[in-house]
Amino acid sequence: MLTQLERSILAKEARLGVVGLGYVGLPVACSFAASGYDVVGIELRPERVAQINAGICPIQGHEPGLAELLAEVVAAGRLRASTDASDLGDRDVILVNVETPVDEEHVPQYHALRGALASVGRAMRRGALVIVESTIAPGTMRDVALPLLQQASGLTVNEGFFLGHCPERVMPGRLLQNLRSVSRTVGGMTPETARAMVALYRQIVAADLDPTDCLTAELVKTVENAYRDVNIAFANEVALICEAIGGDVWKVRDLVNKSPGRNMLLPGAGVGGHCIPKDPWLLVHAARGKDVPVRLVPAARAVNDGMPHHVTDMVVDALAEAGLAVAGARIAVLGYAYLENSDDTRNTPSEPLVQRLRALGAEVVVHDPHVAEYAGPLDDALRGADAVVLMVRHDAYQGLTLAPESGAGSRPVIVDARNVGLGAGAPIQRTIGRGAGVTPAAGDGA
Ligand code: SAJ
Repeated sequence: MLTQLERSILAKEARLGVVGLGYVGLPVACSFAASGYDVVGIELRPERVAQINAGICPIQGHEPGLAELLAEVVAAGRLRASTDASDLGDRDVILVNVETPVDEEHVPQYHALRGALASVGRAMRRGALVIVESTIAPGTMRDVALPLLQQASGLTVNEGFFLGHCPERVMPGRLLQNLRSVSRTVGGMTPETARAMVALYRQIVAADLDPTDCLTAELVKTVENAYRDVNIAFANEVALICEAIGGDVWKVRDLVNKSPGRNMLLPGAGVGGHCIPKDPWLLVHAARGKDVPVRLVPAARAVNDGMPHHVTDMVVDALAEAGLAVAGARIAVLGYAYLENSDDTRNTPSEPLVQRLRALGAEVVVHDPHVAEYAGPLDDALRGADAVVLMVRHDAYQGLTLAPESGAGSRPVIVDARNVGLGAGAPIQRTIGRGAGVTPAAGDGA
């Protein structure tokens, strides 16, 4: 049965289904449709289904090529969207791309995943290949996806249907490019399943496709993002030490990275986005109840989540040096997206900063050229400011000077939480990771 499926994949006769047409599922559906497959996309939101079937891309933000590709494959009749999961009944391969958030206690919330898999199980035909692309805690394929699909379909895995996990590695702003150019770990419940999956992804991925088992694939994705979070936390902790003892983390980092095999990342205002704050908790969850001391990954999360609060303290400290209380101070916060040159505000470090400053009685004005709600004139945000806080290194803020004529207050205090060099020349300024009174080296602020 699997050999026959692999043949139909290679002949592009296999019919595909994609469940969840969000920022991952939609580019995936478009890419497979563009490579010649017939694709049905299942999406809960009727308005999104209508937009897609009208050839209109519902994803905001700058995603090169996506809107054009969507219009092309819909017009060609190779992609259609539906709210009805029973439309998966004639699909040979079904990809699942639904959200897998964690709650306040960092426990994975699989409501969307369970709902999607139950619908797939009820609808899928005998011999179908189901591939979960969502990021999940290691062990989820074995403990959640497999039993749920068997129960919903009445079929037995590796006989009545086939199952795999191929985590995505896309990044907002580069969805189509990453999909094509970034390698994928291809986890199958059996090696033969992984082989058929490689045959499928080879149609849209130009990079390495590494076949393995499901548990390894689950571990690779959660570990690669926990790795990044721990490394960012290391840079942030060194920054805190440098500030406290009069060092300059930016100079230290440059020289540390001259040492072979070092690659210290960038300290900053904190860690946002849809992946890095969440995926480490999926990895930690896998070890729960096991007799293993998991200390570093949670500690790194605490360091990174503490950075917006540290920036708040820097603002309070700088205002105090200017003889100003926070209560009643007008504070301009530059940057609300979680990442430079992005409009994505999920888990943005700017949110806790703004909340804390307002709780302390400040009048906070937010500016962000990429976030519609805050994209007004920069001068309006700066006008009369007692303090200016740089939270995101948007290109629009590079080289920004705050001379009095720029409309900023007489001489606002400056807190530069991403070291873009905003504070150069300001009488009272703080830069993340730089001790009070430490002046940047010439040309620093890169
Ligand atoms: N950040 C730092 N210091 C750094 C790097 C990042 O403070 O040195 C902060 C950013 O400001 C941001 C957050 O961390 O708030 C996340 O930044 P990111 O560059 O990791 O971007 P993301 O969240 O879009 O991460 C995604 C991840 N990709 C997937 O999950 C598929 C991540 O694994 C990639 O490494 C990253 O994109 C990338 O660099 O492409």
